[in-house]
Formats: sequence, C-alpha cells, structure tokens
Amino acid sequence: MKAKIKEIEEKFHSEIKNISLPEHLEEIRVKYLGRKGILTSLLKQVSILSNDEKPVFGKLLNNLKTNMSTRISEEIASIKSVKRTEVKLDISLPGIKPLIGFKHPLTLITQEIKEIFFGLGFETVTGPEIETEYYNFEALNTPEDHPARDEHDSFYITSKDLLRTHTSPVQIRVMEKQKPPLRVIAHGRCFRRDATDATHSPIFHQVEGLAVDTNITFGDLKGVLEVFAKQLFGRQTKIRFRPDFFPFTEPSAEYAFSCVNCKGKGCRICKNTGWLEIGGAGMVDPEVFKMVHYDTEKYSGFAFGMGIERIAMIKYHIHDIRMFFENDLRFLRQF
Ligand code: 2U9
Repeated sequence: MKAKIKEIEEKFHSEIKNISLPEHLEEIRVKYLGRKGILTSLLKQVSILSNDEKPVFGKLLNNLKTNMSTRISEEIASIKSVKRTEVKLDISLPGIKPLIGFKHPLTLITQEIKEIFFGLGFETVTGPEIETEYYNFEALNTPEDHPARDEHDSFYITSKDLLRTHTSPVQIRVMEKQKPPLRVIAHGRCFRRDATDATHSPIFHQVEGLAVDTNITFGDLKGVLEVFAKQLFGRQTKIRFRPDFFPFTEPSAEYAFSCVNCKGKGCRICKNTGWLEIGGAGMVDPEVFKMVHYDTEKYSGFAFGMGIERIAMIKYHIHDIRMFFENDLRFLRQF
C-alpha cells in the first residue's frame, strides 16, 4: 500500500508539471480527488485494513489528499497571475475622451423661437400626441369630408383616435380651461402620412401661436410676426402676407420672410422669388370660439403656425429634412 501511495503521488506531480490551462488542472482534480478519483477509491479501501494499519494509511492518504488539493489551487493561481501580467498596459497613452452631450438642432431652434415669443408676452403650452378626432378636427372646424381626416393622410390608432396632425388641439384644450386674455405658444411633434423626401417627413414639429382678447386685429398678427421675423433672421427681414384658406381661421393668409440668403434679390435658396414661405396664419374663426364657449361678440383672436424643421433648415443651411431624424452624430454634433 505504501508503494502504491508513493507511485500515485509521483504520477500526480509529474502530470501536473506540464499543465498550462486552469481547465486541465480541474480535470486532474477530478481524476485524483473526484468522487470516483484514484485517491478517493484508495481511501475507501482503508476500511478493509487491519486495525493497526487503518490509522497509519488513513493519515498518509489524508495528508496526500490535502497536499494534492493545495498544489492544484497553487497552480491555478500561478497560471492566472501569469495571464494577468501578459496584458500590456501602456499608461503613457492618451485616455478616451468622454463624449459630452449636446442639444439636437430642433431643440435649439425651438428654444430660440420660444425665447422670442416670451419677449412678446406669450407662454408655452404642450399637449398629448395621441388625440381624439374631436380635438384634432371637429373643434377646429374641419368638416368630416376634409381630406386631412382621411386615413390616407393621418395615422389613426383607433377609429376615433389618431396621432395629432398639428399642435392646434393643444390650444383648444387651453381655451376649454382658461378664459381670455390668452397668449400661448404650442409646440411639439406632429404626424402626417406623407411620403418622405428632402422636404417632407411623416414626423415633424410645429410651433403655433394663439392670442385672444377684446379688440385683437389682423394688425396685431402682422406686428407679432414681423417682430418675430426680424429677431430670428435679422433687422433687414421683411414679411409678406398673401390670402389663403384654413378651416380654423377666417380670414387666413400664408406668410413669407424675405430671403435670408439674397435679402430678396432672388437666389437658388428662394428659387429666385426673393421670399421664403414660412407658414400660415389668420383670425380665429368664430366657429372655433363657439366650440369652446367663448363669446364671439366680445372676443377676437389671431393664430399662426410654422414648421420647426423648415425654420431650422433655413437658419442652419440644411438641405434635407431627413438629417434631423437619422441620428448621425457627424451631423448632430455640429450645432
Ligand atoms: C386654434 C385656432 C387656429 C393655427 C394655424 C396655420 C394657419 C398653418 C402650418 C404652418 C406650416 C402648418 O407646419 S405647417 O405645415 N400652419 O398654416 N396654423 S393658422 O391656427 C389655429 C390654431 C389653433 C385654436
């Protein structure tokens, strides 16, 4: 038995010498010390020895078992420490610069637009992006057969709920809660079933203004938009109004700013017209006031709207609306 123990011990040490992978050391542990291992089966045989031999061999085998286990653990630790020192760390190399956050161009232009209207006494309001047909169309005097109400033009969630096609429902919600005088700016994300191209996106952003009081006139509207144009694009900017139609304003107009690039002389940006079309505006239709129980004899109001992407494209010289939504950091980090 003694010779056998010696033989096992030598074999163990010679096998372990050439091992370089921790998983192979685990295999050795199983081979010698596992439940069916060489040493374990030898320990089981101690019970059949004589009473004199039992403590002698029992002690010998238990000592060997402890030694083997220690040796295996030491080998694993030493392999691991060698591996660690193999990883070369050059502390003289420059570090990785942390990426500092920045605002999206649409956020920047929205803030700038809001600041101008704050200066004119407006406050901002927001509302839900999922709207009912009532707030998105009916309350805004948009009849059942209007093309915008067609599901080819709007994203419906249910037969009565849809993604808002403009921010105007927000002003209806405000008027339901507040009595005049009112000067509010609604802004946010809107959705239309438009085919995507360089100037159209099914997701876009709007800023709309609404002022309601006694004696509000079209002159007030012109004054507000003129101040806005000059503050946003410079003192030399001129503004032009031309008749238009919207279901929620009467009379209605489209408005344009003199081209920021050629100052109205005509260039590629303004397609040689000297003007950049910005949005629509008008006096709030009395039918809309009736929906929110405002006294149409006592109150009048103006409203206007503009696309935020269009303003940002003019201001930052961006030629494709898709750039705003592609999340390309090479584009976004320029602002
Ligand atoms: C209420 C009453 C009237 C808001 C208005 C426009 C005209 C308009 C377009 C500009 C570019 C939308 O993003 S765009 O395509 N908007 O032409 N918006 S009047 O009129 C309102 C709003 C709310 C209660």
